[in-house]
Amino acid sequence: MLIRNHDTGFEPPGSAITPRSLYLQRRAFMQTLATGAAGAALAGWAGRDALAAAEERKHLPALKAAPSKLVGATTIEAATSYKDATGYNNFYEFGLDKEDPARYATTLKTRPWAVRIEGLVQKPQTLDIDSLLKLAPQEERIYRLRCVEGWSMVIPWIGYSLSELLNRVQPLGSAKYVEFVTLADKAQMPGLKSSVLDWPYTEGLRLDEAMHPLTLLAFGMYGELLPNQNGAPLRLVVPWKYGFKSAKSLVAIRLTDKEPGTAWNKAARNEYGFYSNVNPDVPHPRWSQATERRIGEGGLFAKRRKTLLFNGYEAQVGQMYAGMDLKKFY
Ligand SMILES: Nc1nc2c(c(=O)[nH]1)N[C@H]1C(S)=C(S)[C@@H](COP(=O)(O)O)O[C@H]1N2
Ligand SMILES: [Mo]
Repeated sequence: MLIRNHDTGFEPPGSAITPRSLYLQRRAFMQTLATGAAGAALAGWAGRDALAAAEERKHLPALKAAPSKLVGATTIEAATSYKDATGYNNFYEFGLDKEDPARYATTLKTRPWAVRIEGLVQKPQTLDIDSLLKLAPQEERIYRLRCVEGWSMVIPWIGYSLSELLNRVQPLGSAKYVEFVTLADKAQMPGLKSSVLDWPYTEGLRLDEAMHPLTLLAFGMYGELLPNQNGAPLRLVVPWKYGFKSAKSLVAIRLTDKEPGTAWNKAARNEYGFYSNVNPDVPHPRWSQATERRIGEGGLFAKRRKTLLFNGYEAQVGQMYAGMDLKKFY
């Protein structure tokens, strides 16, 4: 299929591996031509040869992992290409465009790195990334990731269940929620100049959601350590919730007795609730959530896929929401 547009992930993974002059030149070229399907097709075709040499994958250190034995942790769908998964990202600390994280997160310093596990736990502690990497056996899990914007990917993550870590710090009986705090460093993150979100980017889960075996603390993907743009050196992945719940570049995990605020809920209370479970029957106030576009699949005329309740993980997680009005607790 020749016709590909910006949204199908034709964009290269950014200037990290593309000479900047070529990247800017191609961008300008596409802007003048991409005014309709014909223009977009021509721009896509023209950009292809010029960029072929730049599409060499930049390898990161390998991360050893065994395949997960957890039911539901592996989809049978084909994984999204590495190029798309690392070139089409949301990481607002590095800018708002999908190409920005790949371009600007190259400067993120992921070592030394420490994570505080604090709040309502028996054994609060600060662990460095090397001890976190070894805390439990690393597993590969191929999860669907569904962004609230209406697209999805299939990504082979590497990590272990967050419960492995939480069990070691021993939550107190009074702990009911977990708050996730991510890095906010103006010196490294140009996106913090923007006030779209109240930095640091924070997220939250109910304690049972955080303890659910599918909730992954991820350190790698595609057999390697996480690329910076995907949330190095460690991030959360909660596969049955919209992508924004999966906070990147964590620096603190805090157990609380009250529902924590979240960055997106503070930014638009009526659009992004605390739960944010993937649900085709609960539209976002400004658009439907009934279908999704799989990144990398076809072009302008590719068929959208039907979005599944809990992103297809209903059998594993549905019970946690029994009796809850999912329209009210969106
Ligand atoms: N710290 C931080 N984490 C974040 C975001 C962000 O802007 N900042 N964006 C979220 C959104 S909206 C999505 S869809 C996923 C995207 O993850 P990916 O780029 O690895 O596919 O990361 C989530 N985690
Ligand atoms: Mo998202």
